[in-house]
Amino acid sequence: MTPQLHEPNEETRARAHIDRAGYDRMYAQSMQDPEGFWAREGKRLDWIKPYSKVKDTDFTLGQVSIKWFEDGTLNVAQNCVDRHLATRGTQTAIIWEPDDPEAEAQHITYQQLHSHVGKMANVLKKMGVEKGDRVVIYMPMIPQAAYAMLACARIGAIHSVVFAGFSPDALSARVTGCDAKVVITADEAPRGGRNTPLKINADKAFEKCPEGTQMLVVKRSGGAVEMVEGRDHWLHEMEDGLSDDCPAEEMGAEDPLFILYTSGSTGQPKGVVHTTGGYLAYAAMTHQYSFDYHDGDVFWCTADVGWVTGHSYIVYGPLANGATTLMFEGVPTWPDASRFWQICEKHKVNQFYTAPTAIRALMGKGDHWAEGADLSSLKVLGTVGEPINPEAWEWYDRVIGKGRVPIVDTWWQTETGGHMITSLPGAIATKPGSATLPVFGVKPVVLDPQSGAVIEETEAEGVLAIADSWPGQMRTIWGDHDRFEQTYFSQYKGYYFSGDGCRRDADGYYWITGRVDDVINVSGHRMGTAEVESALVAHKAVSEAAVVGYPHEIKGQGIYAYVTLMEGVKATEELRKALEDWVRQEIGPIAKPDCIQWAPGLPKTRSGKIMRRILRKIAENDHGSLGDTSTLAEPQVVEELIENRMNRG
Ligand code: 6R9
Repeated sequence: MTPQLHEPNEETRARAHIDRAGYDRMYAQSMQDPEGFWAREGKRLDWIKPYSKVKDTDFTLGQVSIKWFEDGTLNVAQNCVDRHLATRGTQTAIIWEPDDPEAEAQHITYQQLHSHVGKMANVLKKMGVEKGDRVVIYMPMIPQAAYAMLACARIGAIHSVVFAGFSPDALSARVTGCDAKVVITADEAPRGGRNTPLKINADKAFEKCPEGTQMLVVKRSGGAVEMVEGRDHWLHEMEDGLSDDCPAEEMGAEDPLFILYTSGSTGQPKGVVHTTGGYLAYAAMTHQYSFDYHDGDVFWCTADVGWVTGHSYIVYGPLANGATTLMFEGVPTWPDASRFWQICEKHKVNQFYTAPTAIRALMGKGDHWAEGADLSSLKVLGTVGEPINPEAWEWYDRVIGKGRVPIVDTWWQTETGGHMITSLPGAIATKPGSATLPVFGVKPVVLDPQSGAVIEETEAEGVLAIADSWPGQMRTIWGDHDRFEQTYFSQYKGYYFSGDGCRRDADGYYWITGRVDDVINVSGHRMGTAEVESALVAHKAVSEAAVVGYPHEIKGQGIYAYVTLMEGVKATEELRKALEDWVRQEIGPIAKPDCIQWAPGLPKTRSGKIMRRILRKIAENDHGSLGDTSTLAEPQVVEELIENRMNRG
């Protein structure tokens, strides 16, 4: 069945920066002359010293090196704040909508933003932070999180934002992993009417952090906290009497801007490194084109700043473009399922960008929650994080967009810095469930998973790789360049391997089919099955664990864990609950298994490798097609697992 093609309507076409012919022309230019194309795009930014070299990149295993605009210098905070002061100093830069709908929203102008960022930058300097030092940001969704990121950028410190939903253990691993000098946090994070005790979590994390790490604490809720003399400082006390004037450090285009930890298929999360010039130019360009952003628009991305989406499309892309960006502290379903739509009406949001999991959850609550709100300001709707199922797409289109607002489905990754495959409003006709066509300068290829050969035919199915570099690409894994090369460039020589499977249809449209490695996507959050497994086996009752994803109606994928207990340990409901809580504590609530099945044995090859393919099939309730089980050491364990499969109703 051919899915319905949604052509851009007249209203969208009239407004759009580019039409279809324009897209085709610019894309062709970007392929024929990448240097020329990016030399022009780099001029979106203000450079202290202009670049003369544009692209210097090599995907060859053993010598992978990615540099863009390498001899130019600039400062990201200057580009996101100072350069707008002359023309839009009194324009709102950030609209902040607090968790409590009764509390007042804040409108922070570019001038005010400049002053907040300058002050916080001076505080960091006072705490001894210098260019190149690392700062961890563990914060609620409050404007101070954005100030902190920009303050780091201003003085050339490298930030690493850690999602506030992560546990003390996950936090300490990240603080230690990048050897951070300072952790910026808040007393508590209000979300959905409840407060997460961030400072208490940070205190616990500090028990495992190196001596000498300091803490800077923002007062958000006023909840009780204990301050450790000499180690912890209140932001408001530190700022008292300090100047807001802090000169912006001159940074090389290839100096790191931030580290962001993300999950892979093996081992512990890896610190993805993004640098200064290429990342910012790419975030700014994609923010403008993918969302057809125009001066004066109010842009809202519902992600958390703890994820890459929050970095590129709440903070850096929008602010580089002088936009008004909305930051929301709460959740879509509190106090009720109308909250998102109330906020759209209240702040006259023009572009709204969210994840399929949120759309599905709201869809499940019924149309009436959206029908009460005036959504006429909306001009573009976006989705990100996982493939969107056609039902959710149709609902988004019909109930939120009233059939008149284009939907952009943006495929990209923490590693790519910005959008890679997406439609452009007014230019590219959409098909529900397809991310459509590549962004300028991006050359996707579909590879045969076995042979690694490029499938040249337009219609193709295989794994998705990228043939050449783009400015937003990650540069390395913090402290482990070899792992970077091995993870992304060793499987298919000469290509960046995305880890996703995909299909290309007769129109050249891309359809992402999901991860082909041991990474699962739970509510749009990336998780390595290995991380959940290592948390489980760290429990004294557990001898072995295998974790796989299975289809979940709201979350996209759920977490299914097979657990083998230690000799003599009884499999009880209490223990099941205890293990769930344990994983929650070790990693965070998002990693809590949805199902734990007791597994007296796990299917293994004779060499001892767990056969996840089989476990996945059992979890999916698809055991009719288990495939070849002849290489198993003990084929009978499979029968037993099928018999005791969790009944998930
Ligand atoms: C931005 C972000 C990346 C993985 C990626 C893919 C999945 C993201 C998608 C999508 C289908 C989309 N993904 N966007 N799949 N359609 N529009 O989500 O980064 O957290 O690193 O996750 O998410 O599987 O490989 P990240």
